[in-house]
Amino acid sequence: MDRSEKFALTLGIFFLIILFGAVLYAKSQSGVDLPGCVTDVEPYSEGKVDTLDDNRFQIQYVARMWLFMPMEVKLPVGSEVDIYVVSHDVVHGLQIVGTDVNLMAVPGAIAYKKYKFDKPGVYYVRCHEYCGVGHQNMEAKIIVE
Ligand SMILES: [Cu+2]
Repeated sequence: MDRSEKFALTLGIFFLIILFGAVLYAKSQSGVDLPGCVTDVEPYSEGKVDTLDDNRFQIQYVARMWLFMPMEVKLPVGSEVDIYVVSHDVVHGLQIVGTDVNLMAVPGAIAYKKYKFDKPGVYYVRCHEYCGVGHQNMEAKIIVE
């Protein structure tokens, strides 16, 4: 290995360490909540909304070709929501436009993110992973009022 290769390798490792440190810092200091994956529960097959408390809800999305279930959810302003998504066919994505909710729906796994809906309005839930000919029609709504 010549000197320039060693330098490039060292530089690459250095930037990976910086990136990893920045992610850990953002998670611990800035309140950034990274999406997770639930591994100890079998993937559910029906989409539904559960009320956990006055302002706490749980939405279990099922992504399939080419829709999300449930298609429409109504929530009060200030709701704290546990959002789960599964897929039983191909890889889909779940993005709630205007929020930092951006999950991958991979068959066999449950993706998870918590989000608080502070502002009233209509939030569109869209698929961000090309999943076939009907991909552009995959849309659901969360109505916060
Ligand atoms: Cu799609």
